[in-house]
Amino acid sequence: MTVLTVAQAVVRFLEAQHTERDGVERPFFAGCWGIFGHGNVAGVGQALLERDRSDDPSRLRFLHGRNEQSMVHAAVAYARQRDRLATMAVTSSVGPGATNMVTGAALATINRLPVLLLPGDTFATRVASPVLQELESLQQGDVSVNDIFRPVSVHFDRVNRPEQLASALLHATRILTDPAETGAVTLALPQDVQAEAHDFPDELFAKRIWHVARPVPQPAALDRAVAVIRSARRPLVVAGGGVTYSGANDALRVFAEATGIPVAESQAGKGALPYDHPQSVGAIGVTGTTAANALAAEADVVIGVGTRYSDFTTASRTVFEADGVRFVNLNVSAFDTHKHAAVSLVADAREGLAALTRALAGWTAEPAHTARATELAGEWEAIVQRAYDGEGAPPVAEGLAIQSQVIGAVNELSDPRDIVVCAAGSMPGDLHKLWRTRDRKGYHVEYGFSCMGYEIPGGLGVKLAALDEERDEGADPRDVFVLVGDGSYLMMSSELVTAVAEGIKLIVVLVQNHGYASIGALSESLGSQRFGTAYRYRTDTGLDGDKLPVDLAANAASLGADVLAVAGIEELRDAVHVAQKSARTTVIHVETDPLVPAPDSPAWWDVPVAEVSALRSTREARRTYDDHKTRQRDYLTPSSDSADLA
Ligand SMILES: Cc1ncc(C[n+]2csc(CCOP(=O)(O)OP(=O)(O)O)c2C)c(N)n1
Ligand SMILES: [Mg+2]
Repeated sequence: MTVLTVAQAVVRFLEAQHTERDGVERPFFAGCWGIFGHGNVAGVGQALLERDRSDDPSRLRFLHGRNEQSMVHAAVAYARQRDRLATMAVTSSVGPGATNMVTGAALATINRLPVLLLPGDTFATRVASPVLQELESLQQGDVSVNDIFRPVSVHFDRVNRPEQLASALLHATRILTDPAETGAVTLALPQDVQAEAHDFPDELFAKRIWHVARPVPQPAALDRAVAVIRSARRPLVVAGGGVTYSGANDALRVFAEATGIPVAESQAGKGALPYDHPQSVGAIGVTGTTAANALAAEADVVIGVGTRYSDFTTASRTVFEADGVRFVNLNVSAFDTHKHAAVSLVADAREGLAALTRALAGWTAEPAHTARATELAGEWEAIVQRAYDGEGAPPVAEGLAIQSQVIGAVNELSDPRDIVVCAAGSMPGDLHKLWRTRDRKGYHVEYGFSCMGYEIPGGLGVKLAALDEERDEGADPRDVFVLVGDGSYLMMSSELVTAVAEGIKLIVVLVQNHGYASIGALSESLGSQRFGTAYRYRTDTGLDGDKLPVDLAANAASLGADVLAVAGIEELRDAVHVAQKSARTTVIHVETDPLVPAPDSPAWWDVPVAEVSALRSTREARRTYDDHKTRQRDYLTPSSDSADLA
């Protein structure tokens, strides 16, 4: 038995957890982010200090963030970059420190990414209630602000007694390491319990290996899936994030080449195939390519692999237009396989694709279908090249750049293994359509929650993951390019300070367009006249005055980053070269014209418009909305019940 405080036991337990997949083992918790307050400084904080002072090489690394939400983003980004086989913990104080993490928890759970949250909680004994920052509920004596984590966590527990800790930790880690169940796991730790000593069994701290399973498909399910695919004339794969987390990229390529089926990609699935694979038709859905969306419109069988089918992927259930379209969904989670009344194939993506390839041996889609996919993809690539080159774009004011060109310059100047990070605004959509992904882990756009502010802390987590892979697996170094809009930057830029403190190099391209290009364009298309989407001085007629004298370049410099403020695309290119050669975090500040859109394919996103309005613009937009609404489908027809399967 070992006498430790509860917090010390938590830290010792985390250090002993490992995952194993395909025979490769690694520590599961690569560190613990923290900001201390009275709710964790003398508990988890003390425990981390004690380990920090030891020379044990397996001691848990402590990372000091600047904002609790952004610490969770960094931990989640780390987990995504490591294919969910490693993650980080985050400790906070009670009260606002804890609730600041709620957004990060939702982001993790929605994206199916593991993160362990350890919010401090108010006294279990309640001897001096209400303590600082304690919520007093009139109805329920046992709630604290941490109960707000329940709906956004895949698992929530509160450890009120030391005896509960062992089972709570084991249960938490099982869920975190299970690809079908993972998300945010929250263990609330009352501040008095954190400091309480207890005699813990030694076995709790023994090295533990969590074997990450690759479930294989059930034979009967495989038969059903194969029967539907064999009946297809114009099949299409929709690859989601599950392809990458499973490391199924090669298996997908083999499947596609053997069957001739083209592959489209969701945001999380981008990079499932390299952009120049002849069967890669790129982004699908609202921000899709003309190639993927044309093939989706005609598809008679859609094979979803590791996708959640968000509304961006399905263009709010309008992108698959063919009568009688059927779905075969391969996913590690049965929750996802059953979407769109699909034939369900519950399995690991790599195993499932390999099984499908074997079972479909000798069968291919019509060669003309495969050839058409390649041709359509080529047409889109030509559009991308013109966008990269700024061809056909309207003239913009002196010193401004066009966003598509910014994306093109970063793509062309970055190494194929470098990683682009983004999350919200107009850039995720433009990246989805335009970014040429050359490495399976080269594209990291968080679009499950599309959380403004994820970009810089997310970039930090991604870079930490890349550095750990360099150290542990001998991987080559890779630069992380964070693309961030001025809106996102204003919400959450403070982790630049952490990047500087930790000596972690990021290349941040800060795209200043004085407001929301994304929501501005959306607002206009919905008849809302860009109301409240630009950062301008207030005048008699509203927020429509001059641009504000905000200097985000100076702001970034004040946080300790190197800053290069550029005017136009040529200067941006020079700045990227400078940033690549530097060992320090560099922010490249570029101004763009928010009114120049990137090329796109016509696709709809269901955002309801006011049914009655005093404004003509709204009434007109509502008519367009009603028209689109008629094209929306429910995809409820059972996919395996079709007559031609009899
Ligand atoms: C935390 C959060 N708040 C609000 C939104 C809704 N939203 C999506 S994009 C956006 C504007 C982003 O502005 P900016 O970062 O400047 O990018 P731009 O649209 O100009 O490309 C807003 C408000 C969001 N996604 N996340
Ligand atoms: Mg902006």
